[in-house]
Amino acid sequence: MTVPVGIIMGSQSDWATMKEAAAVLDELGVAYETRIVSAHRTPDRLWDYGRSAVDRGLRVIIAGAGGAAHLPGMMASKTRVPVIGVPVQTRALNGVDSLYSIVQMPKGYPVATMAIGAAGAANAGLMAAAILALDDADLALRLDDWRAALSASIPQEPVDD
Ligand code: RP5
Repeated sequence: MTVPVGIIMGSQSDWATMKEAAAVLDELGVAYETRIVSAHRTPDRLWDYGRSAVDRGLRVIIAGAGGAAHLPGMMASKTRVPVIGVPVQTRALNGVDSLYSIVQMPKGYPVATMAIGAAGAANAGLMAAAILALDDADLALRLDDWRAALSASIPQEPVDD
């Protein structure tokens, strides 16, 4: 089955973060697949995934990893499918290591890098949806509605907790 979005991550332990991207895509009715693809532990899987991405019909890849987070950049080097990177929060360095590993790509192989952690993963889902909405009018309407609902949920005044 062809799906437009691939959500990949370096480890099972990243899923707690990356499921935020999946949740947003579920809300917006965007189909996706999920895979564990580690740059270090399963490099051949990474290569195969990147090599086949275009032919399989993937249009956006969301790649999350933590620590020495080479997965998003390596995937961007292997396919022209746009890669959105999610730096997973780490215990040792709080995710700054992940962010620095992902964000500072050399010219020629961009990764659209999100914020560290769950917010970054959710935003990756929204970014993927926004890209797909460029030529999907129904999705564009759903995304507009999602954004309007979020805006409407913000109170005018703060209250005591
Ligand atoms: C990275 O190492 C993964 O992306 C994960 O964030 C981190 C730790 O992986 P585990 O040791 O929990 O499998 O490759």
